[in-house]
Amino acid sequence: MARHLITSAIPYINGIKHLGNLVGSQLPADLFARYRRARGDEVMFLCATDEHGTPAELAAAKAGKPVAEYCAEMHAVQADIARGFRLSFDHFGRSSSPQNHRLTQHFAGRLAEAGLIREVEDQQMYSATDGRFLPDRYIEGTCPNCGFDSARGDQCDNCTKQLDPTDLINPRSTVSGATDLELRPTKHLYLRQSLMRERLREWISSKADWPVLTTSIALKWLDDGEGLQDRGITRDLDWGIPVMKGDAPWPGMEGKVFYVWFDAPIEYIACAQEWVEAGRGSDWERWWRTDKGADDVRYTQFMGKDNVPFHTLSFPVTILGSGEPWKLVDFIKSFNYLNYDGGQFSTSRGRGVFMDQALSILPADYWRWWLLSHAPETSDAEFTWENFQAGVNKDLADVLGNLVSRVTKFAKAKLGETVPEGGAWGALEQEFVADLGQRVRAYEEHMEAIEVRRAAAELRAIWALGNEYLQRAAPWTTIRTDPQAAAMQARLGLNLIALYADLSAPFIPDAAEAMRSAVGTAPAWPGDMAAALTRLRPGAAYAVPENLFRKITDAECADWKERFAGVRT
Ligand code: B3M
Ligand code: ZN
Repeated sequence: MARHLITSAIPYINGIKHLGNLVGSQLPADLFARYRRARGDEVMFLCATDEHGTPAELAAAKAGKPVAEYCAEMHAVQADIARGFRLSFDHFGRSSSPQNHRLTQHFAGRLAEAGLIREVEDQQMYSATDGRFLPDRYIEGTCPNCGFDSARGDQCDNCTKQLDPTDLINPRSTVSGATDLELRPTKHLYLRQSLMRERLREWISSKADWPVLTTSIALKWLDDGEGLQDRGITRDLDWGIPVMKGDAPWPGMEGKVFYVWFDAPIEYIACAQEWVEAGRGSDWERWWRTDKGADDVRYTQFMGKDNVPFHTLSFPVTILGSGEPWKLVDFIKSFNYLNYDGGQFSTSRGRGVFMDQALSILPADYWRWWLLSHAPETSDAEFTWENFQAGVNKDLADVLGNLVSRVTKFAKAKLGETVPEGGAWGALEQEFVADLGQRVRAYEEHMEAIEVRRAAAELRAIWALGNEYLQRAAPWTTIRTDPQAAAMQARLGLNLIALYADLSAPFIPDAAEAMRSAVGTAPAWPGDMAAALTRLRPGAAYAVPENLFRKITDAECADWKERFAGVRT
């Protein structure tokens, strides 16, 4: 039994994520986790909220709440929405947990002992108008790399370059808009990433199977020398993990906290400790320590492209630099951006559809299917309401939903209450089952490789093949001349529902459950196709399920388009 550790980039705590965030990390991670479990593997699927740093502080201030209280509330909100989308985390943790505090301080201590941290008498932007030092994210300006005029002090959202506030052209305070910024001296810790450049290059170059998107971003920052400039890992903020060397104080660093991007990835590990604390398991080390059994774990990370530099460079420096046997990532699946109706999704501007809004208009499966089948893998993708309507109506309602309802209704009406017997398969059935078998194996290959769109396309083709078969076999016609054959065809149709439930479950778990409960099967991954399609015994009970999917009407589509055209307030 293979063992898979799977993490999704941990969403910032400040507000509810939009569909672009969802499809770039949590949703494909869930798809993969569900698939691995369905294949009988042991899975540890972790996610958490990213609670430190200025985004949390700013959002709490805006909500008029103490930041700890704000984070606790927003964690509960995000956890609830995650359940709504059927994200099957083994644990949904919090980067502000005591476990992450201890572990982050531990790593800092180890890195210091290894000579990988230096103390820097630094200059930091101070705003006289605001009366405070400004953290990177409180400063905006023009990106020196691409000219984008709203680049933040830590990173440009347009070209993904990691920045320092002093790199910005025409910097301004986002607190007040003040431009009277000046550099003042303050002391900070720097992670000496540059010392690890060759080790990282070797490691990344050895990953021939990684998506081009991942390795190209990683190598770009490595080769520029840019991504590997030593980086400040402390900040002058109140909220965060206090700077300590293990459990000892760090002289001169009183009142400072670690930079959010230093502690956030460490939460992947701390989250497994929280999982134990929550009583969900007893041994986190066999997932994370290669000296405690994690050497045969395969670790896959999911994230949007803007997070790639932190996961290919900074976090590996923390792991490798500690000199301890922590599990290093094996495969990084990254995503481009999903755009919204001719522009960008934007949290700060409230543009697009947010996760809670999506669930308020349609069940999770509709969104899961459309988003995953349009995942921005090789290029950016775009959400439009028309495209969403077309995808849902065609794939889910016309193809899959229609097959399920046609088969069950016909069998109930014409062939009795239980699974009919009928005779042996004919040539048409043999051919259909062979074709299906080939497609199922292709589907598995795409799922193994985490090629999300290709997997979705194959699944769609598998559904369509079933419809074509039924169209050709036409049991509703056959029954007039050959009731035995019609019964056999209906039995195959019912078996097909059981098969489709298992194959589709990673994408559309609720519909899969409804299909299983209609035909009375438990989850089982199909091996031999003939065996999989003779699972239902003649005489077994089955039910006609409620309509699996309804169509989105033109009126709804127009209404939603208008409703979500503005900005969320
Ligand atoms: N919270 C950024 C984001 O949500 C950041 C990811 C952290 S992963 C350790 O896109
Ligand atoms: Zn830029």
